Amino acid sequence: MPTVGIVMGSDSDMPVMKKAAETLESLGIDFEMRIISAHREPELFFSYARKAEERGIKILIAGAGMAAHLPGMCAALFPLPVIGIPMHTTSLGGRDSLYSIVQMPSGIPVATVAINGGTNAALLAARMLAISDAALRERLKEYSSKLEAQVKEKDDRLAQVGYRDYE
Ligand code: RP5
Repeated sequence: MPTVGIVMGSDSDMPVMKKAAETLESLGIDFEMRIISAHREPELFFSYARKAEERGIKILIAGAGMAAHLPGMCAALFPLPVIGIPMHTTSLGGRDSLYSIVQMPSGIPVATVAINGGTNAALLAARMLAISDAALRERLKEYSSKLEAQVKEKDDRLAQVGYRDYE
């Protein structure tokens, strides 16, 4: 039974949404992934978003580009957290998607990550689930420790070539 639903408006969103899927997978979180367009398949979209809660989905991650109404409409129909990912676009550089998703009118929230922020969307979902899952919380701490170690390693390389004067 998936805990997180990843939904995107088009297969052109897949490279970004794949990062969310890979991150959830690495943290051991069950998820499903769907391509459902709110404007091209309105009936299917309504049915998916309305049934998600009773199917056991706890969080929806929704990615969309241009007039990006998919995350907002998910939040209108699904009563639990929705995380929106604005897609980069060639015409307006993703500002169109970002403003469409982040500027939800009061009452229906969408937690919006950066343009193309697939990884952070998954990490935010994981942090929400970790409120009531101590084991997941430990895995998230390990994830952060690995990031810290990676930066240290890069800084150490600068020291090796004599560019670091301060420890
Ligand atoms: C949105 O329109 C999708 O989320 C996608 O980012 C954008 C363009 O879709 P395609 O024309 O590539 O299918 O529905």
